[in-house]
Amino acid sequence: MAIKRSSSKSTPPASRQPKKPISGASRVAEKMADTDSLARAFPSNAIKAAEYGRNGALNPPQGQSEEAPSNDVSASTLAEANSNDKTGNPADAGENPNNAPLEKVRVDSAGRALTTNQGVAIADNQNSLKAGLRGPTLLEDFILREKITHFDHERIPERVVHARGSAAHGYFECHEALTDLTMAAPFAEAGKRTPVFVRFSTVAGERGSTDLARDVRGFAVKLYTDQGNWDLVGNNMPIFFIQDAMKFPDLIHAVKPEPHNALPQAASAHDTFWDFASLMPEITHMLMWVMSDRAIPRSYRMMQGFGVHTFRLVNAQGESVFVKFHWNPTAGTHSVVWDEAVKISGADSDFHRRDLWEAIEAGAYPEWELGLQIFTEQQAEKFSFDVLDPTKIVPEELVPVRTVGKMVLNRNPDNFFAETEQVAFCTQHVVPGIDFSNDPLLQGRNFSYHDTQLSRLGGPNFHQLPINASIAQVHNNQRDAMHQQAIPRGRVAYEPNSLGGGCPFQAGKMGFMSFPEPLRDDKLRGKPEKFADHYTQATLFYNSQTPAEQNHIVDAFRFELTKVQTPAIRARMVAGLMNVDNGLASRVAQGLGIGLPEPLPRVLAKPPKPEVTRSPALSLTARPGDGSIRTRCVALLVADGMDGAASQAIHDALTAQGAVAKYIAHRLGSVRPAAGEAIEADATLETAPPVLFDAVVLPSGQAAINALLKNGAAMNFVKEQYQHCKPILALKGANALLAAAGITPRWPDGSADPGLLVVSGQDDATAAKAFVKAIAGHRYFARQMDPSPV
Ligand code: HDE
Repeated sequence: MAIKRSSSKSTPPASRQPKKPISGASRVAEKMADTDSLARAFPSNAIKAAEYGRNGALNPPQGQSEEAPSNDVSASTLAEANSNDKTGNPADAGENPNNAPLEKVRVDSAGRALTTNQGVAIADNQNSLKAGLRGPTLLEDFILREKITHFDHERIPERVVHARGSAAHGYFECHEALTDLTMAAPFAEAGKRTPVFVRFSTVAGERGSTDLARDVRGFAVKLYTDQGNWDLVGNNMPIFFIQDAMKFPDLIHAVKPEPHNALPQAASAHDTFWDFASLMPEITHMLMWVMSDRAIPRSYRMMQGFGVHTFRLVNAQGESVFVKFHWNPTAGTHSVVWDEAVKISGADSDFHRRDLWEAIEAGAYPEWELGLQIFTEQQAEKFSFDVLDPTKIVPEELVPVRTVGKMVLNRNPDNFFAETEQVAFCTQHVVPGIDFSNDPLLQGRNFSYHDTQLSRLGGPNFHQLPINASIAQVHNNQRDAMHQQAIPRGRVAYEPNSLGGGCPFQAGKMGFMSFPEPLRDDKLRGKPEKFADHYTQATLFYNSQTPAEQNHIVDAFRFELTKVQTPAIRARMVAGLMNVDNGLASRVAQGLGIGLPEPLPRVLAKPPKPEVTRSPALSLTARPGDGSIRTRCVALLVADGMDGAASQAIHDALTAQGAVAKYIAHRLGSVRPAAGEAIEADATLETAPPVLFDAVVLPSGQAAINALLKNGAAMNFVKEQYQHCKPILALKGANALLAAAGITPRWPDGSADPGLLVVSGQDDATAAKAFVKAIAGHRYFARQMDPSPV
């Protein structure tokens, strides 16, 4: 019998057509006889012998299955044909309707009255039931009790890490068939689309914490493949803090709010984190990444994603290669600056959540290319680092990234809780064609994710929650447990069986088979020697950054360690940085007002010579994006007496490019230009502070400029846009605002600042064109000085 893989709505076989009820006794006898005849088709367990020996392990046979002589044999009850509005008809052969699209659970209440959870219409949703209008509320009020009880239990435990997150639906599309490398369903043929649900998150903060914390971002992709769910649970940085799952609880306890006073929220800038970090030299490479601009992305849409660990691809011939997964955003990789991140947290702590939601609502669907780094075990053995060590990257110069498909997020969820909160990602959710490496962190994760869902989602049936259900059919003999949603038909809940015609049967080689990696070693606790090189790749990362990015890393270390209260921890951390780069260590030490300590002792006195000492791909500037300014937010400052036509021309030009342009005024209402129609303010200086915008346009018109010059909030707007290195367009005459803010249109080295456009002679169209280009350039870091004169 062929294996049924997907839902088919075809007519069930004749034997499965509901039988007409016949008289009880003869029907029971007939069922017993049919059952016996089915059982006779299984004289023994035909595949038992294959359980033993290597050949059987490599070639698991498909289980025996036989069609039952009658539908009654596999039924739970002979009465199943007595259908009604609730029971409906008997199950179609081989069908699990829970694996149908989400529309089967999507609820719409249009035209419907309020009811209780039992479907009883509620007459009055305003008042509880009382003994008299002024009397006590009665215990009898089951409507009130149901409502309040449900409310009391609305919360489920938040994720122990990655509690704060946002998600969207979309698809992955494969550019070319990768069947030579893997039998994984998403790569089966060019153009094949696989539905995805992607959740982005921060790690340390609680569910209501700010989006702009300095932190790693989670980048978890659930691919609903036709072979079952594959979860690629990655981050926006390609490495991790620790090398062994054993240390994960320690890491998280160190970074989370300190246990005595629950301080600070969503921040690593406190003693326990840096105490731990400075005692764990393998963390150093990851510290470079989390102190870099990668930890404060401009948007989820503008960051890379990585599978982090080395995984395996396995093809239908059983051949395997190693692989690293990369998601590269079409919009490019962009970040905010730290001062901005701090202020965004106050102005709009949902900044990333809102950005993702609004972009998708506006039809600007975020997109990533999937890149694979593919290498063999033999290649890996020659690398100067161990590919099983999750604190190491495989530099792109060593193994290039091959683009194999794209992911598009084009649908927001209907309901945050039901989808984004209840989605359960598990690293062990893989499909045939994808397999694990022996990375000890990955191995530990493969235990942890399922385990955590048990308490978070209340039991082992979390896979039945609509957002978690696969689109591939689910059939097995697991039973019962909290919140069981399915009603399995029949009396058979074990395998092998003959009473259920052998079904569901073992899939054999059609099913998931682990790659038979040869292993022969001692059982012990420890790490390979190569894992002991803690600094080479940290130095590689630092050396691969632009000077501005290096400055930001220095500033981030200074900020974090200044917040540390224990001087010995600060000194120990700087001692660790001495092994990365002397310049970095001394600049951080300077910021902390301490002398340079002795470097921390190195575990590996002579690390192997690295293959590369600079990797340009590690800089955020390596991916400027496609040049589009779609969804970039631009503020146009407006005031009475402005040149309305000039601002409007820029507004129109920006909108035509897909940017979100907003008129920002002192107060809501109409602004009266010197000539022409009134302009309606979209927001005020108070509610839409500068950190929420990617660029600003300063108006022309003397009266407006004079008004803005006298407005502290407006002047602050101009200054902050400049400090945060954003593009500024000063329309004719508005250079007075720049001058009053202490801004000169030149960089400290005397050259022209390409992010600062001052209109003098040229027309508005030329100015708009130049401004669009400047916005696509994102930030102009050469402006930054320490301390900032503006
Ligand atoms: Fe996780 N991690 N993790 N992690 N992780 C969780 O699972 C864990 C690690 C990552 O949007 C938890 O469902 C261990 C690396 C993401 O729902 C938990 C170890 C990477 C998400 C867990 C790691 C990640 C999680 C908490 C070390 C990048 C959010 C709630 C052995 C490759 C998924 C949950 C979502 C979530 C454990 C290390 C990424 C407790 C034990 C490395 C993106 O199971």
